[in-house]
Amino acid sequence: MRNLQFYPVTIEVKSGDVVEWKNDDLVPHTATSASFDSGTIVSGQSWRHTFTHAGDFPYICTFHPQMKGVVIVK
Ligand SMILES: [Cu+2]
Repeated sequence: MRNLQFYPVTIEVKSGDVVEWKNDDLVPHTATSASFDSGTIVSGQSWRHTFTHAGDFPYICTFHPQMKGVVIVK
């Protein structure tokens, strides 16, 4: 996360891959979807999630719902 955006907005990974979100902003963020929720990630911290099922996983930041991203798991 940086400048109140997820970067990259869309990422494509394989089943079993680990995705890490790192907060490079000064404000806290989350990565929250129907199937995963980072909880609060403060500035400078990161959070990892392992994707074990194929599909498209759109997510937002609960503090800034205009922040949107998608993890595509093949
Ligand atoms: Cu946020």
